[in-house]
Amino acid sequence: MICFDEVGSTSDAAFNAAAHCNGQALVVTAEFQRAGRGRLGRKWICPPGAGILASALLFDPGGRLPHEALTIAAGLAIAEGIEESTGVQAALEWPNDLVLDGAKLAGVLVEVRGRGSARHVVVGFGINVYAAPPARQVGRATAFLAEATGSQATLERVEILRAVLVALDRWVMAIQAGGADALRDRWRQRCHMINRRLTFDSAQGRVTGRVLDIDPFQGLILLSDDGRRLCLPAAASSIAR
Ligand code: BT5
Repeated sequence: MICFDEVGSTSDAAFNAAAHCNGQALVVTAEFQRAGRGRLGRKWICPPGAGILASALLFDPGGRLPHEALTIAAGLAIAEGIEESTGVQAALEWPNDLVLDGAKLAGVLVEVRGRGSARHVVVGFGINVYAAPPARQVGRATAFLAEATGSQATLERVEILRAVLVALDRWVMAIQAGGADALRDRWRQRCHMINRRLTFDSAQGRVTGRVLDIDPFQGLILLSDDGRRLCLPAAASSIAR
């Protein structure tokens, strides 16, 4: 593990360290990020010391960790780790958000660089623990764990991070072993989007329809209002806001 007081982005630090890791996994954390990023050019904003900012570097020379499945697995691992360490039950919002009553508690950013024996995957995540930026600053309602538990005193970030990493490790091994069914089932239990009519921005433009399923390897399966069965990949899709 490398722990920074301040860094640009923990995910950049993880990629930069890859050359020195000799194939060993690495976790980078920071108390503050100057340039924390979300997906599709968006920002992740967290006041100093208020949350968990972490990036796990995974080596994947065999290409057995697809972006799609890792995004799903990381969200689930965060939800499970939070529940185990704090008792808070967060819902999963496809593709990469954790929410409490619709307010965003945590987000995942999976990035892949290099190929072949130099294929590096970084799973970055931010979790709001003691505070969250206000909605007016980030453009949507936010949540944080201390608000949900009613107390800061019982929340130890290191315990939450440990529980998340243990769960992530388990799901990464499950993906490598081809065990996607359990991943799909657990995801669906924590996701309230199935069978709802929702609108998404995707590479195919804006589409509205009924969510049929979440497939860990393909993406979200949508029956569009005009009767098409669409598959939206996580990397390029978001709920329209
Ligand atoms: C995400 O992107 O949710 C992925 C966030 C990943 C952040 C981690 S922190 C450690 C690692 N290092 C990095 O540089 N990044 C990763 P996306 O789905 O694009 O959501 C971004 C949107 O979430 C923003 O446009 C805001 O609307 C909102 N947002 C930003 N900061 C937030 C916060 N602290 N809490 C809740 N919502 C936030």
